Amino acid sequence: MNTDTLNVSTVESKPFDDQRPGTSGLRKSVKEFQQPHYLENFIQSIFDCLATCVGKTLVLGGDGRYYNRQAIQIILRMAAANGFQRVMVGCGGILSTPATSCVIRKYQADCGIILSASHNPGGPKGDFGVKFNIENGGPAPEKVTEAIFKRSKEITQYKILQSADLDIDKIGTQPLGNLTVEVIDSVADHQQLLESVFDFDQIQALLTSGKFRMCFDALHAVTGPYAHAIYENRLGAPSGTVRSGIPLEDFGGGHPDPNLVYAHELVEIMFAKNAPDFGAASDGDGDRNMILGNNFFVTPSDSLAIMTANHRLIPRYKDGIHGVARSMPTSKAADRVAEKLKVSCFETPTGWKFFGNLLDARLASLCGEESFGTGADHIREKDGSWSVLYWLNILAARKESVEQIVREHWLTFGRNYYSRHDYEEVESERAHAVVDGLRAQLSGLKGRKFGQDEIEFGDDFSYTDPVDSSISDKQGVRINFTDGSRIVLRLSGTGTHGATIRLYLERFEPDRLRQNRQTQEALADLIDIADELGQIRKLTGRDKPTVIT
Ligand code: G16
Repeated sequence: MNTDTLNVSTVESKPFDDQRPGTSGLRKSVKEFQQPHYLENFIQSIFDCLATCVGKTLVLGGDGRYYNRQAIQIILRMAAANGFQRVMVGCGGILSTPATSCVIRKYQADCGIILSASHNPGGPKGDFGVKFNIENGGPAPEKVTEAIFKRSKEITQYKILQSADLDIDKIGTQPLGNLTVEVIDSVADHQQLLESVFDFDQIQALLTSGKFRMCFDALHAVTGPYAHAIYENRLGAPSGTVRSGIPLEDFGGGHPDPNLVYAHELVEIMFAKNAPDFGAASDGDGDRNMILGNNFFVTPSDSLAIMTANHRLIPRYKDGIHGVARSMPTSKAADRVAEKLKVSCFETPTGWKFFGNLLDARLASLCGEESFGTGADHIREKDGSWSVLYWLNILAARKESVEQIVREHWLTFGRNYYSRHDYEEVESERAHAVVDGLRAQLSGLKGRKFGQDEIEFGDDFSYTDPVDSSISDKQGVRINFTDGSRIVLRLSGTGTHGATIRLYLERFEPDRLRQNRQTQEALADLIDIADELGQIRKLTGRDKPTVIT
């Protein structure tokens, strides 16, 4: 069919001035996305930033939240009108973020669009989001997202095919104008890739031994179908191992964020008498994870360090890893492991997009972030299912409990007490006043003493990418102490209401006799220093954080 004969409309539109992607795509309330032309403008801005759409393949899916299905139909029609050759769309519109990355790489697609606001709540009053991934399967780097933002401020029209909705619930191929729409199984490709990374036989033996119990909470978000297929159907865990496994448009009214606060039902199960041996949860779009043992919580920073230390137990890494990378606010626990293994450890700004170059250049194999994200070089996104399987593989190989493995790690490498304090929905001016106040003090911090603690240096983190030399500055205030402890403060790039201040606290404890304290107690002095320097309570008008993880 010639494009001229298609029923393509060119719709006049006016630019919106707030379409700058944040840490992970464009995130706004559903209401904002539902404004006439809002979604369409942003999608056309993405398409306009590609050299051409003609003949290209796009992967499309989302986490199943409210507005997912409508947005998919709009994007399919726009892809057809803009000349794409093929769109691979997850069945029912479901495709987790890691599965999208996997499909882009496996089928050498040109790019991907993931509809998700990740861990933010969903439903008509919740949030929606659009993430754009490039051909390596990873999130678009800053130069691309900035180009999209620039285009969104100039755009005056978009193209859309006039046609009926497509059936996206049936696997198979159907035409839409000149476009071929291929509805694919949401799980199969990702599962196949994960089978090539881990020892599924060993994990299966553990899960079917009758001596090991696991509980996985999908929080009614996207990982339900993946968890049912992989843990129960393929690996033989008893039915009922997966909780809240049906994706719902509003996540059942919950907050699909796998942390101690929002995954509280799982936490109650794992901290009860006779708790299961292993507990895990994932977020809205399946890239985050939380790992728990029987009455035991593993911090994401420790999780990365322990994965790094145990990599030879995983078939894909049995011959070694290239290196490890962590985001700046993530604790330095992984650095100590990397030093011992004599591999590089990279410190990047917050945002998975910064790991892409390191993975592509084979400088790093494993990556992790304090925000409950770990992943590796099998794809270019963090991966909740991969993280759960990595832990299961370690547990199956070592035949020890989660707690034993973590405590043994601390004895060997020292313990990095770690916590994040979030002040959510703070008025933007107040939040910036905290950051600006700290920035103004940075040059005079070296050598200042607070009791036993002496500041080694304070700076505003700037990152020079070792592969393409691009510079990202103002990535967060770091205050390092001479004993390796740290205070870090930055503003979140994923919130949709006001500003969220994130305060990260880390104290290194090499003394084996002092590794069993309560985290907040071990960090109490640093919490006080942070407030003294940042005047957080006074400037925000809050007497305590909204969430402590
Ligand atoms: C995103 C990014 C992560 C980042 C996290 C928190 O995760 O992919 O790299 O660590 O947001 O970012 P912020 O501290 O700016 O809110 P997700 O799971 O939301 O895509």
